[in-house]
Amino acid sequence: MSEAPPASTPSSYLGPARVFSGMQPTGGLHLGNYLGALVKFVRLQDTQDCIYCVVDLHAITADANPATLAQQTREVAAAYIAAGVDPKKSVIFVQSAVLAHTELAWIFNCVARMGWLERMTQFKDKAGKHAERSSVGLFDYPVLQAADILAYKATHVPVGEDQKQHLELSRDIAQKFNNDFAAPGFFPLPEPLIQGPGARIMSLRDGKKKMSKSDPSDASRINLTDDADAIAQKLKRATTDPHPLPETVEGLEGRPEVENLIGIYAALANVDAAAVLAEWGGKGFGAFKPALADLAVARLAPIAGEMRRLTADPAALDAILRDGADRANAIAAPIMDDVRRIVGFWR
Ligand code: AQP
Repeated sequence: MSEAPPASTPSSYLGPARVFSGMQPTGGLHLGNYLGALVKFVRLQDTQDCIYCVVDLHAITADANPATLAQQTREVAAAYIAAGVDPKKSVIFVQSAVLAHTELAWIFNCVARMGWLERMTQFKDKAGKHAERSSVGLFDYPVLQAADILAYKATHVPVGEDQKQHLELSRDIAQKFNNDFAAPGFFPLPEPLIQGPGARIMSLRDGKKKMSKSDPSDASRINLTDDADAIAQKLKRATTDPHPLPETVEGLEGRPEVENLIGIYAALANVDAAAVLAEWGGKGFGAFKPALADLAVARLAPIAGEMRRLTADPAALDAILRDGADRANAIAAPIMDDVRRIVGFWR
């Protein structure tokens, strides 16, 4: 079998549209997770069949932390619901509660090629100089991600821009499975849904690094649970430069930290960067940053409050997650039956 990804052909998949996405319980969610993905989760559920997962199997690929994993898993589920994902409209569940993910990941391990995975930039970023000491799971992460999506034959995946390359790999895996097992159109070629002003929110300390849960500096990110004071302080200290805000979008060039703050403002106010600059161009950060903090607090404070309420009742949250796992299992089970038959396993 060749190492090159299969030529991208239009999908002949004829099944229904379905949305799938997930987030890792590797720490509290931040503004990048919220603007890059979570707001899309909420918007899509009104028109689409949506499945949202807390991907705890992914969370153990870096540092396993058994003492906090279950609690962080509940916190991510609470963040989904607090941000507006409705468990009656959408399926919300925990990845490890549905075994289809790991079974399909193994089959996809035998479809994906080493060369495809070696090109994944997220592995290179996360493994750094010590790739040989990384877990095999971290290397294999995008294969499990393909299984997450395709166990439900999901056609659309709302994610931030950092996940674009992984989604391309999911499409390559789906296409190669369909080709190798002579099952044209069996799996859809999932489309990433990336567009939007919050697709790439950067660190508050370094405009060239994305805002991340795993950044050792808490000052680099706004957590969904930060209070008004913490948000105002972090934005006040956010790296900028001594010049006033530019009048036009072109004036943001070479000023990544400024571009990031404008992008955050635009995403929170639901306008584009040009509209923000039309209002703020020529003014200083001394006025802009408190206005941005007010916008962020207005949006995040109700979410933080609702998260506190939800996490105070873990039994109620667990009931939602168990119901979600049952519904997810019911969707994945017939798909996995077909996969086993197509692969030729003994039955
Ligand atoms: N900075 C960001 N801007 C926009 N979207 C982002 N996402 C993550 N960071 C940003 C999107 O959030 C979703 C969930 O991501 P994840 O839990 O899989 O974690 P991640 O992409 O690896 O990034 P994190 O949150 O910073 O976690 P760590 O530090 O553990 O890697 C995805 O849709 C992602 O695109």
